[in-house]
Amino acid sequence: MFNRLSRRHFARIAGWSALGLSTISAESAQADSRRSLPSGFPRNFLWGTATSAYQIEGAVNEDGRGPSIWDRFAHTDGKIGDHSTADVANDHYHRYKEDVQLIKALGAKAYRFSIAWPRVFPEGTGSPNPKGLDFYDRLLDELLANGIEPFATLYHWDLPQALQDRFGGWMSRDTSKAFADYAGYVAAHLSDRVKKIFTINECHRLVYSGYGAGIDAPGLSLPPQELNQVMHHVALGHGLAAQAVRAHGRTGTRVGPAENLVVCIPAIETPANIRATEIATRELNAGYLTVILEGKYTDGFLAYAGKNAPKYTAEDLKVISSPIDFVGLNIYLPHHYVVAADNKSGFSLLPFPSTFPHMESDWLKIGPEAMYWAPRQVAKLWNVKSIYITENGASASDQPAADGNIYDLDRIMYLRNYLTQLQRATSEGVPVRGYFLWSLMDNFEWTDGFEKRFGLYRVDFKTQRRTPKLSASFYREVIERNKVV
Ligand code: PNW
Repeated sequence: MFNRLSRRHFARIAGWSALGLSTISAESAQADSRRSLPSGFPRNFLWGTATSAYQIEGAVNEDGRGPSIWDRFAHTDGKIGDHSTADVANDHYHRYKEDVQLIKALGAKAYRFSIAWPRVFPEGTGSPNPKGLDFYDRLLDELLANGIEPFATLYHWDLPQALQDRFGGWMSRDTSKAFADYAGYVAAHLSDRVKKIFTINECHRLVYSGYGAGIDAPGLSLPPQELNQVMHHVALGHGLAAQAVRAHGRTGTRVGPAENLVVCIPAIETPANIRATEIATRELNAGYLTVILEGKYTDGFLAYAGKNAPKYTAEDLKVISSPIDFVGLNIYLPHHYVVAADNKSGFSLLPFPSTFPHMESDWLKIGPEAMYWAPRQVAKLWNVKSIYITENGASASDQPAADGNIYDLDRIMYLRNYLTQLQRATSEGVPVRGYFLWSLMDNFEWTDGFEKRFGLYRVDFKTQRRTPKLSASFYREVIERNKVV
């Protein structure tokens, strides 16, 4: 009954029937129950989609929101490929009800979104802006009314500009402290409805692209010691925020990071290479998951950094490694293929051939095994008992066909292969509890503006019309049958 209703509902709101797929699920589900194929996910596996505030909300000047570093950056000439900004983006601030229906139509039971710090504290610290928090109140109510479990990220890169101006952003531990105050405030006010909270999205990228390479906001290129100090303050911010969420959240509130692990894969699956890959994973994530989960910087990292190592206290390390309830992993690509080596580190990273395949974004190399090895290593290295894949997805050209539909077979190919590897992991007992597909809908893809599309729904940014791509049908099948299809 529910299935039939939701299917009809989907057809109505999202033009599903145009793809002629509205009856496939029931038939194939029946066939499966007869055959009982072995490619299923665990019972209760949580299927979701993900977005972030700055990439979809728009309404940047509404209801007292303060400016963020991304507003400033996007409005600076030459920073965004297509010269766009996210002033309007998906206009989700006004269309969130419609967007919740898009999630529901997929049959997804979870949604990962981020809270815009400058909506809640326009100046970064000081007086909260009640109207800013009200938006998330409304969103949470809407999600719960539709049977969708909310997962909130506290920081997806939209730092209040005021903190950049006052402290140099994450160059100062004042920002780490301000982040904890904001985290505690959000937990106190929203944890009656949102029980799963991620602290920082991708410490690694925000440090290197924002403060090292200067390609993301705030666009700085710091020398190595200062960069390592930023890295340390970000990790500290995570730890302080985890403590604040625990201190101010209701009983049952759970907290953890959402990190883009540097993913290392054994080039060939031999025991020696697998061991070498574990060593590489630990070392190459030294400033992020390793210090968060071990409470120390590795000897390898400290030797490599030398006089450029961050300055820190023993107390800092304790805070950074405060207890967490789960680890979120954003998995997109293989960063390194690894072999065992007779050298000091015990591993060597192989160069990529120029013909290695990638999706539409040049950086998005296709290595489905990343989805198997990353959670397996995190579980093994640090004895993590609960993992969420907080992002996975791909950009594709998404040109509408002659009949107007978007047959994004390349995205489906990517997803099918990554999910097959995820299923390999869960079938071996790797404790992955859920998966959030990036992204629910096309959105502002940072420095690529609107030129790169990651959505299951196509968004026409002139009319704000959302249209399901073929990958939306694919994902709905996966969710309904709880298996790779
Ligand atoms: C993610 N990597 O960034 C972000 O969290 C999203 O906001 C973004 O839209 C999405 O990916 C697509 O780009 C990533 O190199 C940054 O491993 C770096 C990597 C992966 C994802």
